[in-house]
Amino acid sequence: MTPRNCILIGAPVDSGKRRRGCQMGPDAYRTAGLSETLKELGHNIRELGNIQHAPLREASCENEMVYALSETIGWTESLAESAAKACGEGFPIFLGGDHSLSLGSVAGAAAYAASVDRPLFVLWLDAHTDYHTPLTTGSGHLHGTPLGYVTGREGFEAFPPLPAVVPTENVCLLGLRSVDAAESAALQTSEMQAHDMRDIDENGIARPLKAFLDRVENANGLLHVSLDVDFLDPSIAPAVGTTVPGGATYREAHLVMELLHDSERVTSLDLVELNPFLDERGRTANLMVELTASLLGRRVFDRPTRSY
Ligand code: EXY
Ligand code: MN
Ligand code: MN
Ligand code: MN
Repeated sequence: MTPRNCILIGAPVDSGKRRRGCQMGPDAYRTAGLSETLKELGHNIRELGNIQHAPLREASCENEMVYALSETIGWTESLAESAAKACGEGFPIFLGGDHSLSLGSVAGAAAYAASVDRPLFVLWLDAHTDYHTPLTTGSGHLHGTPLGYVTGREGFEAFPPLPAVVPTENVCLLGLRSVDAAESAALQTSEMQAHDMRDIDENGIARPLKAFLDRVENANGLLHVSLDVDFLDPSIAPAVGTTVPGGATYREAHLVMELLHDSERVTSLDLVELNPFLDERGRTANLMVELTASLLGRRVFDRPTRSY
């Protein structure tokens, strides 16, 4: 296996929703041994510690429900800069933090892809589509908006202008089981490939993923993967504020990671929405570390037995 130059970037973003706790995510991944696990697989690891949001400036939005707008804008600025730089130096892994961190990580990955004249593809592993805009969100929670931002939807005027838009046909969503009406309507007019759990139950998870990976390969694309804890079934991953029953099983999730590894296409990764405050003896943090290890080449025969 070719060793990767992994760059671990702590992003303790907690502004994307009202319930607190994701700020502890980066430390939970460290405690669960992410760095050591990836080193054991033979990868090079650079740890950047935790980054901070850019200085806050005043910002407003006509939707008064929107929560912590200035802070999320500050995070988007600093994360986009870190992501663009790290993509040029290795394989960035963003240790979240809630999913609003992906406004910045994906924007930065897209800027980097444009700078090397290659298309960026995005795989969104999530119970939710996160396709709102600040104008359509009912909760006001900006962790529900990153795909709206990076695909260039209107309503993000207060945010940094996108250096490069991700075309909706380059986005694949897997695991959906909670989609708001406004998101569903917008999805219909987009080219995103959205696979809900019904689709996965009927056809399996490998088929849509392989079809997407073939497209990435044929376009010689870069691939950003955004893994939301709530992609997983709450029975195996309870540490998330937005649990939805009927998520990916342990094996479905590992199979996704194994196929991603085999594709040799993944160039950046978000680990988001872990709320250690809600965990049970670290089991969700441990599972997220195991899944990252699968994505980076760990196989059944190498896997140590671990009891939770
Ligand atoms: N669609 C709901 C909302 O906009 O509030 C739930 C969003 C949850 C987003 C989580 C991170 O994936
Ligand atoms: Mn702050
Ligand atoms: Mn999400
Ligand atoms: Mn989600």
